[in-house]
Amino acid sequence: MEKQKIILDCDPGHDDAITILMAYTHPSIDLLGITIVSGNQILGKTVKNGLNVAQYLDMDVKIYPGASEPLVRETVIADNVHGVTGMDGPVFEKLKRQPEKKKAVQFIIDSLLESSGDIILVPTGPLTNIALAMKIEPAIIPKIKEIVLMGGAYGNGNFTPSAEFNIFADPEAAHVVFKSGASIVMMGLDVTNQTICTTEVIERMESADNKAGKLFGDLMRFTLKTQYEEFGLEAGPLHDSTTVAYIVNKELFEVQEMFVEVDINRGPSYGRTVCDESNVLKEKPNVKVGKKVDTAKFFDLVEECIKMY
Ligand SMILES: [Ca+2]
Repeated sequence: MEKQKIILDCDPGHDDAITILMAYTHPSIDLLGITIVSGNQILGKTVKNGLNVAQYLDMDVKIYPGASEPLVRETVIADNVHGVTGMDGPVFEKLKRQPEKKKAVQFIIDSLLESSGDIILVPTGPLTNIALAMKIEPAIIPKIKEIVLMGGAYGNGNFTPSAEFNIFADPEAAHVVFKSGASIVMMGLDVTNQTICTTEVIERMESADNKAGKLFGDLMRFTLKTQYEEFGLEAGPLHDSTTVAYIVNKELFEVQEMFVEVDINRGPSYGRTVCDESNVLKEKPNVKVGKKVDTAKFFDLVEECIKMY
């Protein structure tokens, strides 16, 4: 099987951690490296979380630290959902692994320039690293096979009524990426909210009875608690993992091509992904927007990945 090369750009993060777990082990994916950005928590914490996951699951993958602040706006974090560490729940042994000295943005630029145009970028946090890479070296843009990202919504947001967290945390970076001309697949809340991880799902993953299953349980039991406390929900979605699921099997998803712009005005819609679902502007679509996922098959895929550990 030809493996699809990807760079996972994330801000771990509970659902980021599960996405790392899936991307590393799935036989159809070649995880070239993990780049980290500030987002769910400050950069020092998101890097540590990424290293902890890699160490715990004994992964042979390099982790590159990236941007510590958004391009323009003041920093916002999602500690309301992800806790003080950014990945509360699991307890890890003392961290021995170190991040790479090379920075995330440089790794992204070098990997793309050296490639034959066969790498998919998978951002599951704010788009700061990707926007910086595009601004420093625009020659990477035609080298990007596709960007499959988690972020945005054509319906309601989850951090403001208009905006989803990843986009709201760096709207200007998202604006750069969405305007870049790169081929984009957007897994927004409209589709990611369909990946509801109930207690039943958690028990199913834990029954794999291995380290990955235990990690899944420790992560998602915490998420279950914060989703209830913050949003009154009985279960939490696995937002970020839809990206890797899409790359593994597009047939699980229904997408629609739309013209999408990110609002960077500092009003109530700051950070909104304005999606022209009805094509009223008659603009050329620039994004494939996720609309539906086959939830049962999605969790089958998650389980398949967990059982590989
Ligand atoms: Ca994330």
